[in-house]
Amino acid sequence: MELCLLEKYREFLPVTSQTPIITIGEANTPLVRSHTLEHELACGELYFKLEGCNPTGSFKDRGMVVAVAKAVEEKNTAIICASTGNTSASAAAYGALCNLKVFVVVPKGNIAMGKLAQAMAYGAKILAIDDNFDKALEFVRIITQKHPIALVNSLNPYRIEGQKTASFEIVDVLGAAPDYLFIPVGNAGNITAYWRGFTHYKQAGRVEDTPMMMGFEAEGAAAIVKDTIIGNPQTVASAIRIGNPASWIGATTARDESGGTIDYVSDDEIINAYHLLARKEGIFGEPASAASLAGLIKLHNNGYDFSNKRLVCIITGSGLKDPDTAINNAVPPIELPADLNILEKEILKD
Ligand code: AN7
Repeated sequence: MELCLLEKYREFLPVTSQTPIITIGEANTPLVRSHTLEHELACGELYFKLEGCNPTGSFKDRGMVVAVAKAVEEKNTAIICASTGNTSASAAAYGALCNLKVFVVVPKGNIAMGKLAQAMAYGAKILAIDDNFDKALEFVRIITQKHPIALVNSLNPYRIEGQKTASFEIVDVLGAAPDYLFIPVGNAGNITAYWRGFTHYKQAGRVEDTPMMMGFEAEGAAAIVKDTIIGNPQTVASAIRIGNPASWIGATTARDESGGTIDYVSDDEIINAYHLLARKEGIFGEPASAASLAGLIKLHNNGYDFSNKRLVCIITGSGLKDPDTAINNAVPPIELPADLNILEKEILKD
């Protein structure tokens, strides 16, 4: 049997003899070679890391399995997070697995339907506040200081520890670090985690080089790029609609130490990349996920030369999370009477 995340990378994780080894099949996600965009964007080699293949459909499961295992080890009976959706789905799943009470605080009306459905299905208590993610995070920080409820946002260091395993997998599969790693940036925990993963692997002698970290915020939520807190962040990519990233310094450290960049992409660029990924590669990522590819396209169009380079784009979550964005940005189904001739005519038009 395949080792689970807590077993496979145990030496790099805060796993003790007291830590429950829990799993619902997280990690070990596919790293697939680009079929078409690699050529169109003149890259040496382009790969997509499909984090939507995790059990709740996003990368959050890597960190959540560690955070929840440690919460159980530390005798907590309840966990809480603020979330734009994916963290809440993951917390709800691992909380259910471990029979914990799960509270999730989300921005009302701004979480994708699939994510809300997941948290509901797993039985979490969902509190939808009339404000944004940043306010929700501010509230849960205060609540966890007052009450014995474990915070499982990425402020919880175990989350970052778990998420760094994605870097290990990339190196283990490629046999080396890529030259560039493209990644969406919201609360900035993931870019922080990937950078930690690459540097820890290098320190352990498992890899010689580290990639340049290329992070992309949404233009309407580009706090780090603009170097200012965004009070009312806006973007179609609701997962990264975050105006005051908690791991801000982790992100700028990753950028500066790796010689990379943090830039932003517009909603149009995100939706364009979202469609290209689905229609040219057969990969249905959620809109926030497409920020990594949108960033690569932006740099390519600005004259960056990636020929002879090896690139990895992180596709952080499944497109099924957000059916509304899929439906609102595509041609609707053609409705027909149940008539063979009409159906045949419609098919032969193309
Ligand atoms: C698909 O679920 O913040 O920069 O509360 O769901 O580590 O925040 C999600 C973020 C990218 C950004 N892609 O990662 C949450 C949440 C997807 C995401 C990000 C998120 P971070």
